[in-house]
Amino acid sequence: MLREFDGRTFRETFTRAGFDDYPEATQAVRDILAEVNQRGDEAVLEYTRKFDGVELETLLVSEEEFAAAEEAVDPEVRQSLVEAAENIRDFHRRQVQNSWLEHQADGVALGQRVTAVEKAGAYVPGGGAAYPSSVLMTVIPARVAGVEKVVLVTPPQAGGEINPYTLVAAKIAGADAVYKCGGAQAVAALAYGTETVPKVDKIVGPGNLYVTLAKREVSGMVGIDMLAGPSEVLVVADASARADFVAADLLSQAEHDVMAASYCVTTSARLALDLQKELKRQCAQLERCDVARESLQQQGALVIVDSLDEALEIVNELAPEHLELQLSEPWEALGKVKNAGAVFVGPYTPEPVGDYWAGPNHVLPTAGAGRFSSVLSVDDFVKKTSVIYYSPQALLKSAQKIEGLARVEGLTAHGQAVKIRREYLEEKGSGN
Ligand code: HSO
Ligand code: ZN
Repeated sequence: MLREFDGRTFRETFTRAGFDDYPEATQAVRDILAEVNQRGDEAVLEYTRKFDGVELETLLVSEEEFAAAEEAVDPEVRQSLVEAAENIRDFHRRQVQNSWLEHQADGVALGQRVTAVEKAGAYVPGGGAAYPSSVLMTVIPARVAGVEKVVLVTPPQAGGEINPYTLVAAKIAGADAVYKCGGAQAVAALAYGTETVPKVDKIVGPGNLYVTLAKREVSGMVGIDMLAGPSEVLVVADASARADFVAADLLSQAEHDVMAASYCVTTSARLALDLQKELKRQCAQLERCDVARESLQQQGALVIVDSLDEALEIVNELAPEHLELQLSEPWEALGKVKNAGAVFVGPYTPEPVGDYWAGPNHVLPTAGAGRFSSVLSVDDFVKKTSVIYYSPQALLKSAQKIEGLARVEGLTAHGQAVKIRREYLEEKGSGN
């Protein structure tokens, strides 16, 4: 089911689509942003009619709808969401950074204040899909960071309602409000604000191409977490790996989306052979078999390499969103991993453990962005502000050096701001 490569041909031919490859979608997104900026709710409601096929009276989910959702969900699954939320909260609490201020002996005090953004908006895919896990993953870190107002946007289902698990997850995570809108219009609503949807300081969360292009357009005016491409997994497997486990994991990524990419890089030709058979066998049993098959055939790859080192070189070049190490010595290999969104160590840590449960975030850098960016975290919801204090003595001590630096930059006013104080202090100090 997977196309097969050797290490060299894979590295030579491997490409991913970039965001500049979609000029028409980008133009459509720009039009939507402009309309929502000008006409607010009215435009969002119009686009919701057009793209989601739903006529809504209001974008805001009511308390009655939340109550109905509580009634509709399976209590056991609800309890699992509560436990997952606890795991996610525990993990993200460890990310919290304190402000600090250090008074030095020479009359200088330096510090860094860490403060949360005031308002954050999380985008969660909806419509035909439901991702209550993504509600937890986006809202909880914001709450842990201390964001005052955290809202959620998600597209409505065909009947105009939101999936009950999404709503229950929003309550468990502590979202302040949920709005029924999706696509670029939802990003626009969060970026500009409408009569109903508040303008936020930061927009996070995964979405389709239109959502991602819209985030790119508004970025700078408002903070964004990252530009998410299709989901990816790379499994590095040696002869110790079980083909049925590896196949199941590749399929769990492939069923997300026909554009999702599942790669296995292995040192074992035997495993490669068994894996192809297992993929065929297991795929046939899946509800989303057609999506998974197309994804594997179009985007997937099975790469047979000569050594584990070669496999890890491929990992670091690709910077996969998810990396699984199904190896006899996975911890040893971990030390050589430089670029990856999240690493799943050993045969009993399949990606869904991280997608749903363990605590680390499942919003991860895709499309090679793992070379320079990080998993969604509490850091995404805070800013750092420098604090600088100089006593008169401290300023006197360094004044002339600063004045000299200003002089070479040709910025005499900069120099003067220091000099005026130096001369004042020198005069005062000499007793005049
Ligand atoms: N694997 C997805 C996250 C997810 N999986 C949500 C299931 N639900 C992207 O990291
Ligand atoms: Zn997943």
